[in-house]
Amino acid sequence: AVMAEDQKFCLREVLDTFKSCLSEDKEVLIDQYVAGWRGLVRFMNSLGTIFSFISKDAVSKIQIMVNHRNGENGVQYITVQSMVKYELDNGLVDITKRGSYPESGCRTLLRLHRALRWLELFLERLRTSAEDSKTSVMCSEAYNESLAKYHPWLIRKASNMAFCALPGRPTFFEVMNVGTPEQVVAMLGDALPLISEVYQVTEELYSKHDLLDLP
Ligand code: 1PX
Repeated sequence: AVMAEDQKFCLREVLDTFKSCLSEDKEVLIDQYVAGWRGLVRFMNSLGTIFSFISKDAVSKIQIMVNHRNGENGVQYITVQSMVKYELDNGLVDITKRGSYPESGCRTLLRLHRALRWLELFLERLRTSAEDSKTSVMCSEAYNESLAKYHPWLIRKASNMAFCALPGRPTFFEVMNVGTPEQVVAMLGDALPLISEVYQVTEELYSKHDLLDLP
């Protein structure tokens, strides 16, 4: 029984990956960050094909980061801090308009970073929600407060339509495969402060280098 349990998808493990993102000196480890997103995308795919347009974009951004890690200068991409330094020192980032570096690590990770804020808001809503709360409403509120600001009308429209296809809270909690609703709530309470810290550390770094609006 324990074995079968292990093979099933479990959101706790995914969120644990984000816990392991911060090194001792509070640097954000890119391999772990990317692994966290990979797990989330897997979870989202299990919710239905209507989310494909979202997972396609997420997968392509994950792939760009993996390519940087596997490239000639992979060691420069161990942490977000070293990546920012390396790309800025070598002029590898389009700062004001899109140009020679559409796949810079800095602009690509910024997209995932903005999505992490959505995740934080959504999980916090799930954690504090009542039994009869609608996941679609929680999801779109979290989206409208975060990612939506950076998306054109058509993407906003498509996203909000996709959110309507989310299962209700009881089913959603079941798919997470963490245990009883109480256990889900407890797990979210454990995971959120760390996700939030990863977000804050990245936000401060990007803000310090004036990278929050990269095209
Ligand atoms: C317990 C909850 C777990 C839920 C896990 C869900 C994982 C979601 C992963 C979403 C990653 C989205 C990355 C989006 C990056 C982005 O903003 N890309 C846009 C800009 O990129 P560009 O290169 O052009 O500057 C791009 O235009 C995006 C296109 C696709 C639409 C993105 C909509 C994002 C909605 C996020 C909410 C997902 C809801 C899933 C429901 C569970």
